[in-house]
Amino acid sequence: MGYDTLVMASAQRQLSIIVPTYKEAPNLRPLCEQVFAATAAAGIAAEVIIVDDDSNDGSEEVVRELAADHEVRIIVRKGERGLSSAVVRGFEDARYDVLLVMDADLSHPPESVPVVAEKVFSGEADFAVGSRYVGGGEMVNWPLLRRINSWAATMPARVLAPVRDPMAGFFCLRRETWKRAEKLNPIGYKIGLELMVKCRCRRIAEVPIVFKDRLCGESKLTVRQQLLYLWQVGGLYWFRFPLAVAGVAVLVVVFLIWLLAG
Ligand SMILES: Nc1nc2c(ncn2[C@@H]2O[C@H](COP(=O)(O)OP(=O)(O)O)[C@@H](O)[C@H]2O)c(=O)[nH]1
Ligand SMILES: [Mg+2]
Repeated sequence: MGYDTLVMASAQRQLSIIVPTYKEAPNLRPLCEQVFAATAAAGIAAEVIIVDDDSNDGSEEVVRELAADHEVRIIVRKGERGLSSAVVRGFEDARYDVLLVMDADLSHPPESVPVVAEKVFSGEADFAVGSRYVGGGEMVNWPLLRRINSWAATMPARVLAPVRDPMAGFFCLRRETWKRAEKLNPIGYKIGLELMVKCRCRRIAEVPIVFKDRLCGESKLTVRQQLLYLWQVGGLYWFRFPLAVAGVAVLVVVFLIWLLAG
């Protein structure tokens, strides 16, 4: 390889895209084709890592076909379930130093991948979020109940991370940022929030995205996941504001003792 080629190769943007999946086979081809079209147009060398929890729905076959033309592979985890831990598994397998996470169901627009990633490539941010709640961002075809649910759950998380959309599942960071996470607890659905808090990210950029309802299949968000989210938020408050949380706990105990004694 000549010197010029070497310089060009080292300057090229390289991106590992991690996609957690559970029963998403019909979405994988349109997702990969659109993602690779967007990254190629932006001059980004990208790999896609699908981290699947043994869906057994033909996902492996679809990825095998796609791998003939694209840099995509699938990790099938057996006997383990969970979006957040699947994302961390993908990080461990990633080849490149800039990591992007997105859903498989085409809710996150593939054409926004280069825009979100550029915030990290350029050094403008150490964490970038594809956001539904900044000017220009929106949600289309999302049922009203789902919007209310998402909005209400977003409120307590905004105190933890200085962004309008702290629960976004579409985000990008450097490997070194992930590596500096303290006591990462990858439970439930909201690994982006967990990372922003535990990696103590300060420079966070939000890129507006148009979030669509899923292309095929059903949401895997359950009541159990929502309860896990509350548990996770409690843990993050404790991590971020230990004195305030301890103070409130003491006040509650004193109040209860006073009530019972009275
Ligand atoms: N590996 C893995 N992926 C999951 C799991 N649950 C959800 N996902 C994936 O995480 C992404 C977001 O899930 P989705 O059901 O669309 O959540 P929603 O957008 O909140 O309704 C999709 O790509 C799912 O296939 C899981 O337990 N394991
Ligand atoms: Mg979805």
